[in-house]
Amino acid sequence: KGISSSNKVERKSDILETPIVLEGEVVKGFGRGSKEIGCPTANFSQDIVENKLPATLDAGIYLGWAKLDGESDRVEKAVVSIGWNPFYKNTKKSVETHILKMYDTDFYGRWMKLKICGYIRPELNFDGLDALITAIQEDVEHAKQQLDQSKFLEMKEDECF
Ligand code: ADP
Ligand code: RBF
Ligand code: MG
Repeated sequence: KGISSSNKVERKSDILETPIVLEGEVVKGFGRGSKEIGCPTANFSQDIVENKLPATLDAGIYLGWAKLDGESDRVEKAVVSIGWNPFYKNTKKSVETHILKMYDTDFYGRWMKLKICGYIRPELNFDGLDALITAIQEDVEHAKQQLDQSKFLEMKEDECF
């Protein structure tokens, strides 16, 4: 069955040979409220998921850099969940980005650029919501640390931003 809170989740920070750059409008997601699980995720449209994301990229949890359009916005650390969310058994693939920065307001409708740089782990099923929340918190902490490695910091300096 699913992973419980006492199971250890293995994490990597495998750099992608070919980083993947996606951009598009931030749209409404499942409305399931990842805010309730403490981790809001900015969703890309189905068009981007189906037509822009390389089909060869495995589902899983990734780390990278994200930037919203706008003068005062900078390139920020990000974690990205790609796939079908086995815990929720989604029927549609999604690409959801949590930016490691606090925002005062929502930013639906704004343009976001995302560079996916490293692979952390596969999508997993969990015994309960608590175990999923714990795993997500640990992913965020993991990404925050790993992105400070020079190999990832260098990838932040990209003309795409
Ligand atoms: P939805 O199911 O509509 O994607 P979420 O609960 O995942 O709803 O919340 C996502 C929204 O929260 C984003 O579209 C964005 O407007 C807002 N938001 C606020 N802070 C962040 C953040 N740090 N990272 C991502 N989205 C954020
Ligand atoms: N959903 C899963 O079903 N399994 C996972 O292993 C999983 N890991 C995630 C890791 C991160 C860092 C984030 C941001 C999301 C993850 N999700 C996972 C997706 C989560 O279920 C989703 O964001 C919410 O259901 C809101 O759509
Ligand atoms: Mg979301």
